[in-house]
Amino acid sequence: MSSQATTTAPAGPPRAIPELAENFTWGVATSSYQIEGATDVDGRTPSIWDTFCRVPGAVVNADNGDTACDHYRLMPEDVRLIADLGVDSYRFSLAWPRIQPGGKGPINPKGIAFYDRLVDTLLERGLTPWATLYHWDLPQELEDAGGWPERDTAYRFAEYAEMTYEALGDRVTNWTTLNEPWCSAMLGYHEGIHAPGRKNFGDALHAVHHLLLGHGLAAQRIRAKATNELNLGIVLNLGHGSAATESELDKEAARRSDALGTRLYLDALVHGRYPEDLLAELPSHGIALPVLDGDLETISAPLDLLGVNYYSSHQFSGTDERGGTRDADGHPVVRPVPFGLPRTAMDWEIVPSGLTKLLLRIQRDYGVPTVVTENGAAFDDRVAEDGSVPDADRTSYLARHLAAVAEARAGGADVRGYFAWSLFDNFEWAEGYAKRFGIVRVDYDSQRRTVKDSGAWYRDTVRLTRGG
Ligand code: IFM
Repeated sequence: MSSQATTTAPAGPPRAIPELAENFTWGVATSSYQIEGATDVDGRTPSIWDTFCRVPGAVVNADNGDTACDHYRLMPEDVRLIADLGVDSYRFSLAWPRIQPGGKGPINPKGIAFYDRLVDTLLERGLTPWATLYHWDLPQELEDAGGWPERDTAYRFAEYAEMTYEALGDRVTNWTTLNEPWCSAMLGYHEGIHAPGRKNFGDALHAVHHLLLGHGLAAQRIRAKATNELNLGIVLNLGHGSAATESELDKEAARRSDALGTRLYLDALVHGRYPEDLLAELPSHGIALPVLDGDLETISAPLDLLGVNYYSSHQFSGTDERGGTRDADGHPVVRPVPFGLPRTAMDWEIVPSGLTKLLLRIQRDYGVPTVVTENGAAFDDRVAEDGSVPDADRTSYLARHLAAVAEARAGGADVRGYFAWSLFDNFEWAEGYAKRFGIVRVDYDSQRRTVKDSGAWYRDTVRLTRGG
């Protein structure tokens, strides 16, 4: 993938964003495997990512999460840094193989103790914890037993969710079950570029159903235990899809992409059904979803919130570059066509207007309150001689996407918060440490943290918006 300098206009100095002043949570986000390190301490067992990182060629530079940002050790200082950014909230994920090593059996006291300390430290500093139960670090033993394509993994997840909620639910009120099940299923079981690295479309679709079932079962068990306030949801990675032209073929391609990337999840979670148009096409792939009676009721229990992770949007064509309409397997072509916009270092086009359209569409079609649980960008940062990181491109990205959220809110979307991805530069999965998303730079040799210009801009924007 090539990266390309942006030509985006600079953000300008921080200013208040009046549309985001009231009833709006400002935060920063991370996930366990991407920052914690300490993968072999206090009883933690390997996750699928520990295994995948050892597969030759799977991760850029053969990087792994063994040390990452050393957050397991540096947590108290890191929480101080978050508080200094002036945000309300910190979104983090819990490592299943730390809390329930091997994915079964009793809670691991030393594993849960880390999150216990994290939660207490956040609360002491006036920060609201937002806990995600699963951000991709499946215990390896569960993958060995079949992983997410197996129904039993959903039951295992519900058990882990309940024991974790029992330990922290007295102090944590904001919970999301899964982060980006599309990535777990499609990148992990279909494309094979994320752990566990399998390549089977049928397995991926079975994984989707069992991830959603796991969400529903976990939500049931958490709600049954909850005695105090609870704000419970799930986090999806979404974009706004459109047809590249007005042609019927392109419209069909956009519909297909929407079915597989958005409606497969949201129709099930909110309306309790899988999209008819997708179901009609699955037999041509030799696939049937493994849905049992009652599953969709479990999956579609009301959500308190929907977490939306937004990075880019796409338009689609139904023809390939040579005008063909079928791919090598005889299936209809669904080809993303660039808008010709500036890109981040991930080679993702920068499309802030897609975030406004997406949030308004969720409001219209699904009517659930949303929180932007991730938004941010990787760029090839430069460290100045004075040690500062003048990342104007990232500041511009954040400013334009915050303006997009403000526009959606002004247009009637019930958006209740925004979390910058990411607090830190961290382990960017198959890209290893080569891609930096942080508003805080991490020097991986010294573990020194430096607030980038974008981090200072974000801090000042929060303060000014709050009237500070
Ligand atoms: O780093 C990831 C994160 O783990 C999940 N959402 C997308 C981010 C950027 O790729």
